[in-house]
Amino acid sequence: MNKCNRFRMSSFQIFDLMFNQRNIHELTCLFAVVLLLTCQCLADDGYEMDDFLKREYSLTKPYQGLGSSSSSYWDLMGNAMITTEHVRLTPDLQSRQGAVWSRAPCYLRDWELQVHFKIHGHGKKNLNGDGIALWYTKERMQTGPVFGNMNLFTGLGVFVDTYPNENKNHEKKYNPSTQRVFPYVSGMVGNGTLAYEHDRDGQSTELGGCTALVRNIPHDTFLLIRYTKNRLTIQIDVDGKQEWRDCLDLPGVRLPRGYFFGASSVTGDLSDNHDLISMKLYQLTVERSQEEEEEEELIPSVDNFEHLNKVEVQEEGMSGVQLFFTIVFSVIGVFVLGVVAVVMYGRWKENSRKRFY
Ligand SMILES: *[C@@H]1O[C@H](CO)[C@@H](O)[C@H](O)[C@H]1NC(C)=O
Ligand SMILES: [Ca+2]
Repeated sequence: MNKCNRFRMSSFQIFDLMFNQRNIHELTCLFAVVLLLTCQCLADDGYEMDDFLKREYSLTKPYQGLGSSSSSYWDLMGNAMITTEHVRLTPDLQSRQGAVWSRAPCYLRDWELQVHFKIHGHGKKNLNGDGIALWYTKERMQTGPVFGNMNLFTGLGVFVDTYPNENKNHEKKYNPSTQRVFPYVSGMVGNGTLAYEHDRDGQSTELGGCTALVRNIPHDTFLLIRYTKNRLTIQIDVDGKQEWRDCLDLPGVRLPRGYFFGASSVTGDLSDNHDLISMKLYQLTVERSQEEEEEEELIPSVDNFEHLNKVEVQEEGMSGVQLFFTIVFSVIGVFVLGVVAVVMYGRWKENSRKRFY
């Protein structure tokens, strides 16, 4: 909108210029510029683009009336606080929790949420916590142990977890193959009965994730959640390179419509400033068959969820390939030993025979 308003004003000036031109080349050139600006403007406004920003589900500067005004699209909770630069979910102080929740349920089928956030504080590495969670859930405005939100939630949770609880609580069970490096981004789909295990950083219910060094860095950090045709994608842009890096990409994720977007954060003994600069929700347009159009989910679920977890369990033991090679090498080893033994016995026999002559 901003760019287009600017353009609309300047276009009058350009037309003014055009009528005052005598040189045909300059006129052509100006005409081309006007054409280009028009195209750009339309694209930015979304008229020509399939995906466009939905203001009612987006949180952007200036956060006018956020949480207080009845016309605001968002509610504020707990210690969350607004400044001109950001929505601070928690300050860098112990035992705080804050959240923002969208007031309107979202009935879009395909969407993309782009989150611009900043996590920073005085604590040294691993002496900070706990992180930010982003939500698309049936419930809203609750408090509890999952980054300040309730457990047994119904819908999608995406966690930017900056504190490894498991390493601390389960030091003796340290297992390098399942070790995750923090800060760690992960996704989970809850159905109202599935619990997020805080002491294990949600490892047993995670759908996948990645390490993201997001804390106390000078450049901007972004996270993207895309949900289209039952495919959940999480990407991050935290290296200051202005490009998205894949973090999770999973088909068969079934999320009902009419849930609420939100973000929450919590601090405990350890703390950080957890700031949201913006949350921008874009509607995506994708082609669907009639069948797909009529599909309607009632309970959130993930296809083959049990299988996802089994793969993880298998990795902890000996995998099929490992087992195969172990057996092959054992057989070869036994065979070689056998051959060596036979040859040695033969020589020994020959030697002892020679001695009798
Ligand atoms: C929720 O998901 C878990 C794990 O897949 C499953 O065991 C449970 O039955 C589900 N509950 C509901 C209400 O669908
Ligand atoms: Ca944690």
